[in-house]
Amino acid sequence: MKQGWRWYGDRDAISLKEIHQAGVTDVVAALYERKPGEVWPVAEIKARQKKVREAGMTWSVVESVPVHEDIKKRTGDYKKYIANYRKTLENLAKCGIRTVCYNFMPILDWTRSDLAYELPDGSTCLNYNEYEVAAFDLFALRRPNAEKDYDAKTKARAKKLWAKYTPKERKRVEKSILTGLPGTVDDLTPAQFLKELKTYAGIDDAKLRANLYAFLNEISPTLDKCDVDMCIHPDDPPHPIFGLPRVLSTAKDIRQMVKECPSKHVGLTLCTGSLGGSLENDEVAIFKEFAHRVFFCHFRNLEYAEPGVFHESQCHLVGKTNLPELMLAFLKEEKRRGEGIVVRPDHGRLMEIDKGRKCYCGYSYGGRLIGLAELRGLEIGIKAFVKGL
Ligand code: DNO
Repeated sequence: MKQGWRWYGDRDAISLKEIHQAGVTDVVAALYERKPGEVWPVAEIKARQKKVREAGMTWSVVESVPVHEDIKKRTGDYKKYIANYRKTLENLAKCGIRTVCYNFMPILDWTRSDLAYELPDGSTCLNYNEYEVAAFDLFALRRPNAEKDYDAKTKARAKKLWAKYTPKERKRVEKSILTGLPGTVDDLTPAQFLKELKTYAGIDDAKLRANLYAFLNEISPTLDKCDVDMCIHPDDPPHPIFGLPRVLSTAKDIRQMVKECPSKHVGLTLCTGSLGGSLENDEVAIFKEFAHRVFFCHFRNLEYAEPGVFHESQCHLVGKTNLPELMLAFLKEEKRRGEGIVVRPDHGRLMEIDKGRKCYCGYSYGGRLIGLAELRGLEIGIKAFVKGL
């Protein structure tokens, strides 16, 4: 397991020195200053690379090169943005960076309804409650036709919940959903969000899917020529929200993508936490089925209060995903390939050690440090007892 860590560049509260001291070898980063659709210049990539190198590590995975909304919708300037995307991939390859993570979620990247959910020990983590999301959609955003997207039980519960919530609690839900979580998007106001949603009218599941495959097949000659692995990040949560389609949520979706996009460089970021957001997904089975197409991993875990309501686990190894079993399959895949795969501990709790500094939500030092240590321990433990790994 190559030990990875997401670093947000100079604006990250956590320094490269701290990351290095955690035992990390592979930094996961991006040119965050560049907006979706822009070409990433070689000089800027090199400058970031140099910083990471000087700190004793390698920038080996990009997360993310964001996909412009025009590409997802195939409207406006999408042809130009695809050409720019190819150029960025070429520039990254020139610098020796050949693993690129991205997602194809419309408008919002990953979504949570509480960014500071308090655990009994006073540390906080991220929480998703589908009733809060429904309540926000129905009663705060008042998205046209939203009621069609929920069953009677969800609507009734959402109504009760919203009636009970104080203005502060309602604001917390709104802010959590519309804050541009670390990834690709900016903060939105409800009015802006509604406006953006309108631009997706007429883009249904089949269209969005076709647009994803078209995009991948259009960039595939570059992937093949430059030997770049594109690894799509699964939808988080892995089902449609706010009436927007989601096309990379299940094993079936991955199967279809792989079938429609023949390049061997079209693959997956195996994110256990995102896939684990559906009780129907089996993360270990998904890894095993697509192991040859997994180019990068995010490992973490979820604890469910009930179906549709979950928060991130105290321990990265315990919860919805059977991480020990997954790690075993992962180590076998590394063995088969004869090379390591980058894994980053995805998210961590915000604990006392980080209070007082501004960490990006989910991207604390202490919480991820524990996560990485647990993953490392698991790897060492498995290797000690399973022959041949
Ligand atoms: C959340 C992240 C996502 C991810 C993007 C990839 O913590 O896993 O923001 O980076 O979806 O494009």
